[in-house]
Amino acid sequence: MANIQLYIFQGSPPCHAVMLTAKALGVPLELKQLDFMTKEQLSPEFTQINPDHTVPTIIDGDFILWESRAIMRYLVGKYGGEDNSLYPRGLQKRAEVDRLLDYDLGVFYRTLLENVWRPARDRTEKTKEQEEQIVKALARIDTLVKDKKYLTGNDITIADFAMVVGFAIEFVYRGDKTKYPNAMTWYKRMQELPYFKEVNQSFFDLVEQFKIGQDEKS
Ligand SMILES: N[C@@H](CCC(=O)N[C@@H](CS)C(=O)NCC(=O)O)C(=O)O
Repeated sequence: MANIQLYIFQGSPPCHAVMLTAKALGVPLELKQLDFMTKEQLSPEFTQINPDHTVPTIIDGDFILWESRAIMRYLVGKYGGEDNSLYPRGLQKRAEVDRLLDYDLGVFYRTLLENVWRPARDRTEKTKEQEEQIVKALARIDTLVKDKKYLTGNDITIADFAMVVGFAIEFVYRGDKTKYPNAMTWYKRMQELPYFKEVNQSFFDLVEQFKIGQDEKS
């Protein structure tokens, strides 16, 4: 089977999206941890592999790829068989997954990165505008997943993997989660995946130390 190396940092949500995809496909990965505390991603060894010095990055034989959503598409394309519902071949089904992957990259994950994860890393107080952005992003997911099992329909796709790692509501939002019942049902469904905890626990352990999230007033 596969002998793919995946460069990761445990605190990186997109790395976990790739790991969830690999688990769903049953593709083993050789994990190569980078120490971001010592800026190992900037070492000549790694920048030779990925000049953008980002994780996740995979090496599959002599092929190197980074950007988590591209990696997820690649893994399904290579190991998913003829037509895999994780990233379906049908034009419109695939377009829906692509739309969410683009939305995640450009809006959803970015919103959480700028308004939750970076302030947490930098230990800065969130502004009222930042708090509003977070609530808006969560409300959007709630609408998106209304009447659906997963983000695009009845089948789980790589869009679910991409978005669930940023969603991480127990860290992102400490307020009243019952305001987002559809999103919470979807999140619970994702948490019930047999490999969800195994893949994400180290990330959760790391971010728990930051005590991030919003309080009830927002
Ligand atoms: N859009 C990229 C984001 C990759 C990214 O920025 N990763 C961060 C960790 S979450 C990183 O590697 N930062 C280190 C650096 O930029 O030096 C993806 O989804 O793969």
